[in-house]
Amino acid sequence: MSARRLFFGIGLPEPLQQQLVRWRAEQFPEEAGRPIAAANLHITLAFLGDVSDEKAQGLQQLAGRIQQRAFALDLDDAGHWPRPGVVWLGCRQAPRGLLQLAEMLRSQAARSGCHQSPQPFHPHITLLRNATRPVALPPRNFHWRFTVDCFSLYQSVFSQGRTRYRRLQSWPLQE
Ligand code: 2AM
Repeated sequence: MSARRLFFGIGLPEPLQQQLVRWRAEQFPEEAGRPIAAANLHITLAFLGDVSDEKAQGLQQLAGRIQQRAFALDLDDAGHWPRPGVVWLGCRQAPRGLLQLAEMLRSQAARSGCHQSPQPFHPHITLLRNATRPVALPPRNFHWRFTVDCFSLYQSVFSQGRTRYRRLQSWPLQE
């Protein structure tokens, strides 16, 4: 049986992806870590792991029943997790809508047998990987805001030495 590596997440508007990539290049030296491609910048809501087509269909149906209002997201925080080697961008105060959406998707995933990390959900955009050595973080004087009006199911595709996140389906949030 085939299985695909899937996750629910939030994509970023393309102009914001470009702004973040430019800012990252100004703020971090090359040796800080491996930069994530602009098109791959996202926030994971629920990581599903390797999922059969049948299970994915069930999860897609459940996702389609979620009633959730759109919300604004402020990117005004950054951090470094040395153990996974991740430098990230996030929010000082995660909006309630984001936490509710993630909670819903994560509990649907757990009930469908997709193991969910016991660690508390910390919404973030991974900017750099392989960042295992100390990194100087930029002063917290940055702030980007965008409206989250949909969420998506992504497939993580690894080919020719690269990972790409392919959007399989999106669901709108309410106005
Ligand atoms: P990361 O960026 O913090 O590594 C696709 O791999 C997405 O799913 C990434 O955003 C990644 O988070 C997240 N992810 C990968 N493995 C995961 C796991 N075991 N638990 C939670 N999230 C995971």
